Amino acid sequence: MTNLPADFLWGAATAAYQIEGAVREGGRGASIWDTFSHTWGHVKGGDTGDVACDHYHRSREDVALMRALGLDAYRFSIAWPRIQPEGRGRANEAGLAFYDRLVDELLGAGIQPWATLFHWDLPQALEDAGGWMNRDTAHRFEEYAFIVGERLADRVIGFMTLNEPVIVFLLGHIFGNHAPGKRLGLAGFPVAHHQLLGHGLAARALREAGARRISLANNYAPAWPASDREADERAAARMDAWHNWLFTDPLLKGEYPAAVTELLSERVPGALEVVQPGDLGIIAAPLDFLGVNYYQPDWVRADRFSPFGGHGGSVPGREKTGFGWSVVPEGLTQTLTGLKERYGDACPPLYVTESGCSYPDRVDETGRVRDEARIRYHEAHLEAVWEAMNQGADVRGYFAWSLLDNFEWAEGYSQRFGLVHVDFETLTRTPKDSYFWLQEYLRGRG
Ligand code: PNW
Repeated sequence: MTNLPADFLWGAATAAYQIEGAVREGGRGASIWDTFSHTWGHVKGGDTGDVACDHYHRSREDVALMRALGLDAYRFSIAWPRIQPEGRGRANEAGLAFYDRLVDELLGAGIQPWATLFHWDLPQALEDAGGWMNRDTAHRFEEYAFIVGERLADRVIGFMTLNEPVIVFLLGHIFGNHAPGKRLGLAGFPVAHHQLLGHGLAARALREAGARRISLANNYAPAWPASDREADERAAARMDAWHNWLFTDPLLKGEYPAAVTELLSERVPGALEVVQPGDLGIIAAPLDFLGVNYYQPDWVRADRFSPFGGHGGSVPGREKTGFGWSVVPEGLTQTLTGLKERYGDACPPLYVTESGCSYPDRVDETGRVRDEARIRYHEAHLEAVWEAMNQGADVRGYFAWSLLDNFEWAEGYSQRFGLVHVDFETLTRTPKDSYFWLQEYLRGRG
């Protein structure tokens, strides 16, 4: 880790709905996560993002924490329903002003702002019109991106259009455990295509508005067959295509993977008609970097009831985080080198835009939050990045997920990913041992 180059970018990441709270302030409209979390049975403990970390009112304190930590960069997301409460039309000035001020506070603290335009909080009004199943949502996203670009492109260093479109597709529209909670099976394919089209249109709009570095962040999970049985190997190859290449092939090669188009033509005749002439050209416009979010490999077992012929789980025999996810740093090396192998010179520079783990609190008598497991996690994953660089991957930075403990989607507040502990009763922030560990490392860089 100490061998990482001096200009390697160190950051931490968050997302609007997970930290901001203040869901009815500043003219914000409702998002699909407000609706979903307020519907009984969707989120553990009935938790919602209504207050979350109250970051909307505490951004100064949070930026001060980042400055003291010594971060180079902060990845946050912009809540679309704060900018366009109904998902279309004129911008809401109070919403823009909030992010405008946040960006200036970051720059004033010497921290690069990196902004994601869509981290899952789709305006409810757009969902009511069909959400990502409706092609029009891609055009609405373009309009929103232009508004944000006009206001912030002069100061935001890196823009990401979408966060993890593959998780929006799989968990939001196939399996239904995330908002909007749809269970569409493979008939949900338009959700993938319209997000990609939305990305392409938004990237173009951002560029027109003066943005310099544009990409998106996706989730990657190497697919490991659970056994050497042929059925598991076949299922793993298929999961690999749907999880890892469904979005990245169109972006970097201008085409959908054959494994995807073959399964679709077999199961959902006509599904590919949503791909209109010209779409792939818009989608495949060059990216300035690629954001890689990594948590764990998919341990794939054949399962004839799954739309993909298999399902993924955590890797047996490995240390587990509080979430039950397996700790497999070499899966990150494999992901980064795998992108280089698959796309060659078409692979842009990589940033790890999320990596992290949740563990239950361990607070000692003196009030310190002891999280040596998290320190070990980040150390091991940074070693894995270094290893990938030695094998030829061009990796430029690492954003820890997350700066703060926050609203962990369907798990509510039960999973804590932060470098900083948040007491959700008092909203007090307490830096954990992992925060002090990173602080010391960043100071030592000179
Ligand atoms: C990502 N999976 O979500 C998101 O970008 C973050 O907002 C989130 O807090 C973080 O990872 C931790 O979960 C994921 O089931 C959700 O494979 C689910 C999966 C992966 C990533």
